[in-house]
Amino acid sequence: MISLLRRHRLIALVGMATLVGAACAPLTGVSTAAPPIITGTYRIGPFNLAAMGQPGSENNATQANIPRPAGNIGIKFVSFDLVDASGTPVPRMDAHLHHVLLMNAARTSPICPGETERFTGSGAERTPLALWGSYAYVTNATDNWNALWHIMNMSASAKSVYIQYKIGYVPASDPSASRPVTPFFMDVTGCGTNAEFNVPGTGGPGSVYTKTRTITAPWSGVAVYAAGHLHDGGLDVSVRRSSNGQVGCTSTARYDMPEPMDFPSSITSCVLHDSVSAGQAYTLTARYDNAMPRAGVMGIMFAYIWKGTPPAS
Ligand SMILES: [Cu+2]
Repeated sequence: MISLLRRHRLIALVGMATLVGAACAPLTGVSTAAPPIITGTYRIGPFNLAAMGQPGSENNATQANIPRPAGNIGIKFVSFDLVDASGTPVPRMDAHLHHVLLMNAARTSPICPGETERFTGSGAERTPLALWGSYAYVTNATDNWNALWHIMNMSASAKSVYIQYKIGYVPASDPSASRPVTPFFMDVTGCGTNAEFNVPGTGGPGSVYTKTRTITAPWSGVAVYAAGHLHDGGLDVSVRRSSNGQVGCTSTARYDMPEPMDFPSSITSCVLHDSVSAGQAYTLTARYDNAMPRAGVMGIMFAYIWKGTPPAS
């Protein structure tokens, strides 16, 4: 367990969010130095979208070798937005970021055999990836990045938009990247699907529909960050130890500003330092309002896990 003092220090270090301390790993050896972060802004596009309701109002495609920072780097931060040619964010009700995923073509998933590693992404909620302390997503200079996305024009006029991603990174040799994390793209529909399922909507007012999937940890390590993705009607997505129900992270959907298709406008994330044990089963649960039917929804959680054991404190 992390002592209260250390927990406060960690929260100060991270400067945000909920630290869920149920299966805390010792913080020994975690870098507390301010990382020399370099920020790069990159784009995919432009996408010339026709007005809503017209052919060509959506773009649902993939691209290989998307722009990325040069060199061997440790990524500390990623955020996404839809912007116009001048870099100004497009109002959320005018264009919908349904999803975007970035993949590392040089690696495969730790839990879905043969699937290209998905290392970050976003939907309407635009949850940034934020890795603290010594933890970073390390990618080599020769790794090609691919992307897939689905965006939609929701306005009555044609729009030219870009998918913009901002990356905060350090040289891979920096202490703040000394514990490289592996991204776990966990999906309640399993592997090799399009991630979509339907909520029947037959439960009446206040009822909840749940969809779960069990994922077995392939190796031991420390989970350091997690954040979910849900569609309209989504309540929360959580991961917990199957054996005792101990919660690792619950990502809760918020509807605090209007989004196209009634998508969540934000989702909470979890800053963690929780031990993960090889062979342990973890239950991923997506919960949806079941008062009305919803088609093609998703229940996804990205978790970032360092394969290693911190020295005892
Ligand atoms: Cu989605």
